[in-house]
Amino acid sequence: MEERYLELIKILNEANYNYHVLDQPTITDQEFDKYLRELITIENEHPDWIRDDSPSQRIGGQVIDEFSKVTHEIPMLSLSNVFNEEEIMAFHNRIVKEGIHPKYVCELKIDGLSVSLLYKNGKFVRAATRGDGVVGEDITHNVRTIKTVPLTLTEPVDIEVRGEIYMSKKTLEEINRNRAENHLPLLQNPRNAAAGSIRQLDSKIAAKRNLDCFIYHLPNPLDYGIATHQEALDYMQHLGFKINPNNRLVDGIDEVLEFIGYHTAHRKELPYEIDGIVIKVNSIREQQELGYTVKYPKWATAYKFPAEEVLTKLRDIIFTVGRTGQITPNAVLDPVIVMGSTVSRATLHNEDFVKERDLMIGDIVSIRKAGDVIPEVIEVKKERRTGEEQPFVMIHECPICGSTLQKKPDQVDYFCLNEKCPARNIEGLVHFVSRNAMNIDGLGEKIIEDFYNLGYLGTIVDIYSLGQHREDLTLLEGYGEKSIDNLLLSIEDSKKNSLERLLFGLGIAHVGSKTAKILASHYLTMNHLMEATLEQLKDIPDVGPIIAQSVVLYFQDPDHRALIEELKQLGINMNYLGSIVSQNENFVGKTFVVTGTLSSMTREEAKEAIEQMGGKTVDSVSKKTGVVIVGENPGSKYEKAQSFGIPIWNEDEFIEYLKTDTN
Ligand code: 3BD
Repeated sequence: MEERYLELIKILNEANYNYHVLDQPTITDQEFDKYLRELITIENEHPDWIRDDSPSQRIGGQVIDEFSKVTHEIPMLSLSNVFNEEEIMAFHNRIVKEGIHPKYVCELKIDGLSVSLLYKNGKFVRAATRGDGVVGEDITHNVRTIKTVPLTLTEPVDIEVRGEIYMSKKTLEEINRNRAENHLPLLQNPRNAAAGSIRQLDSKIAAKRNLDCFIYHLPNPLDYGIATHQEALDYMQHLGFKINPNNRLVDGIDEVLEFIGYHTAHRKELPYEIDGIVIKVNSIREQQELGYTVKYPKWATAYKFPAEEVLTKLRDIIFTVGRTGQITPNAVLDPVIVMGSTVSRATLHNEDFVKERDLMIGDIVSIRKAGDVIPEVIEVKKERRTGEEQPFVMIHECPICGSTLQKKPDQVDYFCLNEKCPARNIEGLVHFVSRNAMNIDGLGEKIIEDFYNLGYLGTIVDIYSLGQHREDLTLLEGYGEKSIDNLLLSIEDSKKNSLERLLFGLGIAHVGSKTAKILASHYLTMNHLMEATLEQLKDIPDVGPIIAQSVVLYFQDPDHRALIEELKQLGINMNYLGSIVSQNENFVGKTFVVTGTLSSMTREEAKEAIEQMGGKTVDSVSKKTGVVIVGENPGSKYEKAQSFGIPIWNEDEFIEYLKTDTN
């Protein structure tokens, strides 16, 4: 009987694959139902036999309490965007400049939601959203209901693949027809529809949404002896994944443009929405030579189709003051839905932008929004003018503090130069507490404005004396004791931040978070950096003369030196914490893999500790791995390490080695 059960799983999974992935049914629906009923009868009699890869598990029914977090062992990257032929050529030329003349693979860019699928020993074990690229959410229960996601692969491999979950045009229309009948708001686009379905706690709902999934990426191709992206696609197809058939291996950029031309013309005929074309260097070796920027691979980009344009009325133009005093005109619009979200504001950049377009208040304008990009005003429909429109007038005084605005010769932007301008100070505070700066939770823009107006906050130094006003703050309307205490804790915590966060938070012109890190890791302490000369700064790789000049100017200002001194007195850390690499011989020059759950730290913390000791960490075990550190429930990496005879440390041993200072 158990044999029959296993046989049924095999028959049904194969039939499912032939039907949904290959689109070539091998048995009739009636036969499929008959086998499925037989399987479910057996499962009812023997619930302990039920296997994760049983087709009955796709029906849904599992309900979870909340989404648990998943850390991607290899981060899920973003893609750079290009919008026209010129930018495509620039992408290509940057590659050619490296001496590479690549073959490219062109793929359709499916408009959906990216997903990571994990298999152990050929069995589906986990699906996760992209999240911020590092930490996503576990959506296994919902992804199991997607019929084109194999539960068992054709080979018993350990593998992670990535792809796009999407909803077909037909399904979206059906759902919306149904929602219209029930007077429910319609799903705006397939991406939101897919995301909404995947974010259900009850997998029955996701199961009903009839989602689908194309796989397009193998993060670790070399582990499988794969040398090109095309081979990776073939291999993943062989394992049972659904690969989009409309990809093409091309030689040279002309053929890329041809592919784009063809699919721009024919996208409406596809049964699913695409929002562009992804262009990838085929050779994995060339991919590795090209490498990555902080966010993107340099070996791939996404060409985005021109965005949808919508008409609306320009109600007013208002001005905002940035942290640096820069004045920006903003369009106040009659709210319209563009690409699935409501737009009521759009930046107008500067006076010239408005004048070039000859915008008048009351005009009908066309608005464009490309993907996640900020909405833009494209042009005015002059033929729709009624004569009631009012001219645009540039302001010459700061809308907040009233001081006279300045414009440098041959520049387009006006600036409020008043260092005490409330708008500038508030934006400065917002920047200081922001995520990549001091990362203080619980101090949003609205709260900063409130505290500023009430006199509790003026400069960043005041953030660190907010504790003195604890009683007053808890009495304010809308701020409970708990939220104030959490805020104060978060402020206290921020004192321990590594130097680069403080540097970025200070808002020195041209010092972004990446430059801040370069400076901090080079000088290690604030004192060293403050004494750096223009020449020294310019010599640092990736620090140009403009940045160098700006840093020197900033620290020449006695007010800024006084500010740093005050922050120091308040106990704010002024040292770079990432670089104190002690040369621990147990770690230096070795490659480590951390697997399983550690009890005293997260895997990320373990990796950081290893790197601080001079070791390197990687995600998968190969013959070259030096040591594998294993926690609870280690899985296949542990077995692989044993089979290769690689030294294995348990958590206690690891901590012992960390403590042994061999300096
Ligand atoms: C698709 C990254 C690389 C592996 C990075 C080259 C950014 C969404 O059909 N290839 C595709 C598609 C998306 C891709 C890559 N190939 N990355 C790809 C992709 N055929 N849609 N994406 N993603 C997926 C993203 N998502 C949300 C927020 C930021 N980035």
